[in-house]
Amino acid sequence: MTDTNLSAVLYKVQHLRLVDRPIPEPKQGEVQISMRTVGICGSDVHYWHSGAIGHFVVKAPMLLGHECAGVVSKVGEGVTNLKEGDRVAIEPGVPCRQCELCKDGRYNLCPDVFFLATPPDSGALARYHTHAADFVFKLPDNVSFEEGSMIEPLSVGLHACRRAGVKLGGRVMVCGAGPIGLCAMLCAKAMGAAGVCMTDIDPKRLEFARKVGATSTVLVDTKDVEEVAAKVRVALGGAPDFSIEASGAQFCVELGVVTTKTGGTFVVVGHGPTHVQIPIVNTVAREIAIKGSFRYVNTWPAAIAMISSGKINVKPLVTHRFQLEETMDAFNTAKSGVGVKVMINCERQ
Ligand code: 572
Ligand code: ZN
Repeated sequence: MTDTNLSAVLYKVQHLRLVDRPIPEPKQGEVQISMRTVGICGSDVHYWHSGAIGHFVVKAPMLLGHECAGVVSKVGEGVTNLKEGDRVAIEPGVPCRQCELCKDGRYNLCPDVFFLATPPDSGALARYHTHAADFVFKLPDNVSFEEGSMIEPLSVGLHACRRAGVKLGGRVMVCGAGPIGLCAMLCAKAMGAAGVCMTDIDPKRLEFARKVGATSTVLVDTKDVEEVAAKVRVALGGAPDFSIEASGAQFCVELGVVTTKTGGTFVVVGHGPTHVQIPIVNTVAREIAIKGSFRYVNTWPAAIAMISSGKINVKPLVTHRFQLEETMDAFNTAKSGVGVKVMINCERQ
């Protein structure tokens, strides 16, 4: 039977509809993927509900979804790394491969990147999607499609830990116990951190964080940064060598600077307000290195290997599951903030 391409199309703000679209054919260097799982990211919810993130504004109909795994269903001309039937995970950002940053190996910073579900670029929440074959990675048999989808948020966490330079025996603070913070915590532990302390304003999220591996947690229940910093130092047995901000909160930017060990590194992943205040004298006088971390670069092979070898377990992070036909329920669940990762199964039942 010929399949149809049921797709979750965002027409404009708050107008998300399931519609049948033509099945895309792979062009030269591309593969067609029969999608199996797509995780919902905070940005998908944001584009759906608010229509924009910063100056990225939904202006034309676009598909959502950029955390994806599936099966190669067709191979375009010139593709040699994949074949029909391969189980794969998709890296959603395809850079130009030509610019200085791409050539320098920092392709996550390419100004001409195509990135799934970031306007004007369409996403992959559909039965079928075509993608550049060099940004599609084979999954070992023991890695599930859901784990394949989780490689995307795991990659954000891995890149942040690489930017921080997390080392064996290091103490790490991660602010924000959402999917990205949890993935950063899992990576920090796998990279040899002696302790990872997570902070959040929600005690339930902290309880979940401890369940999946955080060695300690600190509830942010005060506006006093010094008070929280002191609790984190006690929890870790000393100031963190590395801090990762994954909450987007102004408070945590200040917390990161104040709490990090003198001479340590503070990496900011979370996107909050466009401008935040930092205690600059503290930063300068204690040589705190503040670094940005943008998406990821060259993370899929390592993330796949870490999941396949059992060194990182992302399975518990998937808390809710829906079929593609139930996309609206899935988005409402993600928006409600319950659980951690909402996963959509795109395979026709
Ligand atoms: O999984 C990658 C990812 N990156 C996000 C958000 C959600 N998921 N970013 C935050 C927003 N920026 S952006 O540059 N932008 C809207 C394109 O402000 C990208 C990274
Ligand atoms: Zn995302």
